[in-house]
Amino acid sequence: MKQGTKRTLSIILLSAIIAGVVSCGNGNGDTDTTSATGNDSQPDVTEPIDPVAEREAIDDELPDKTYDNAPFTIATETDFEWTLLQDEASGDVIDDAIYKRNLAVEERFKIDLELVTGDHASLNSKITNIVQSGDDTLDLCMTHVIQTGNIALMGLFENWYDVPYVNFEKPWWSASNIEDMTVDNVCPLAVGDCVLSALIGTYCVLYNKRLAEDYNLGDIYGIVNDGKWTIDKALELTKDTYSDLNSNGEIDGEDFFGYVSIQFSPLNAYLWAFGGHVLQRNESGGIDLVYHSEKTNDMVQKLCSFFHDNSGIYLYTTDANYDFNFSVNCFKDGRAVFINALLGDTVAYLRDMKDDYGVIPYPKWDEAQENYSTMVDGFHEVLCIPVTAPDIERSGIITEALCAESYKKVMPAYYETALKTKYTRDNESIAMIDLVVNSRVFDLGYFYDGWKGASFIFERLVHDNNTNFESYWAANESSITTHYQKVIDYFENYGK
Ligand SMILES: [Ca+2]
Repeated sequence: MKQGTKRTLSIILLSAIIAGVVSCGNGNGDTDTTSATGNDSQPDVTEPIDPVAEREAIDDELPDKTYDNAPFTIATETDFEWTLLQDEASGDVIDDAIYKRNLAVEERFKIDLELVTGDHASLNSKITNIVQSGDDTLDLCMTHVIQTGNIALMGLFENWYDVPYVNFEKPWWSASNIEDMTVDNVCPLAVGDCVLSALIGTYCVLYNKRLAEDYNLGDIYGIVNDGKWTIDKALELTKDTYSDLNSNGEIDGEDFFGYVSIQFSPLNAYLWAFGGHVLQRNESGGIDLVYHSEKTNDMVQKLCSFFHDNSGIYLYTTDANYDFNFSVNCFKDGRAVFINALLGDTVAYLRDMKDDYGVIPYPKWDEAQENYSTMVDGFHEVLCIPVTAPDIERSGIITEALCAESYKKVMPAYYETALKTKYTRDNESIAMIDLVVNSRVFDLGYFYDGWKGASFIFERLVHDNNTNFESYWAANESSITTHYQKVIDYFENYGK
């Protein structure tokens, strides 16, 4: 597979969406042809393009095969069962889209989707037992990334590149499958659009449009689009935006802030947002542990200062009775201009929020950084096919179809609900959420962290305002390196 095709396609789709807004016909049936001369950057398009129809029009190139209504059994977490199976149209736009996706796949290929479920720890044991005993029950697993990364090292899963009809170049697969998760043509764990938890768990920043206007913070989407949404810009806009709402003379969680975050993985996400990695492929096809660097140290210094030295920026660090919805509740109350959030917070908690809000990416390290990027919380799932699956080709066809139909039906429904807007309107917000979703970076060091690697260091240091990154690293380097050597060995020895 070639790299970059999906990104290109995303840009084409994004352009098509934007073209719907800036359609440059003059209304008299004539078409503005100045773009052909290179003097006008406006796309040469006369008709607005329906972005949903654009998605539907992409051919999945799957064969005409049917399977006599045989069961197709997927192992998945009980918590995310709803993202795979919906019995009938319920009236909820996302659930209905999932139902329609399944109907499209089941009727076309004459299969019957069935689930094996459990919480992530017990499901992990169940899958291990099933595969190690040679049981051919499971056709596909869509399971917790870090748990699955752990058992993948035991050789339980197929290489996606050996699975017929799976095409990572299609827009319904994460570009990161090819760019980050494939080593020497080996990729046992992948993310595609039927993994709704990888959409729900995407780290982003939400901003309150009314408050941004009240505080004259400027055109936030414009700042993002100009590549100027950096950690320093976030600091500049929010460091002094503070009000002692409960008038107790202390900065506390009942006040008003420019920027709010909870602890844990919203802090880990900055490593990737700032362009860092844990493990990265090298040019000779191997894997390097690239986590430790001068820049990583600088990131920790910057984040400790950002979250601890400014009254307008609040890091929720309460340890007792921890409230994972702290930021979201501040935001919903109109007590925070910006918050670190999961994309799924919008759908789960903000459907009835009164103020308009926008979804934007995490800030970049500096303006020189080429792209925005983000990561997905460790609760997200990955796709993998057990080596005991009875028909690898069928697993490939059905997985590809589920991802394609999710891209066409479920993603637009999710975007609409997340933004409280019709997918075919508010093109600017849709384009922004697309930017966030397409900037998801997956990292071998995170997938295969096993809670023994380097992926969770930021949350500890920034929580404690501990700027002594180097001594933390010195104390932990040996065990982290030992763990990742097992991951490197797994890839080097895969299939040999
Ligand atoms: Ca106060």
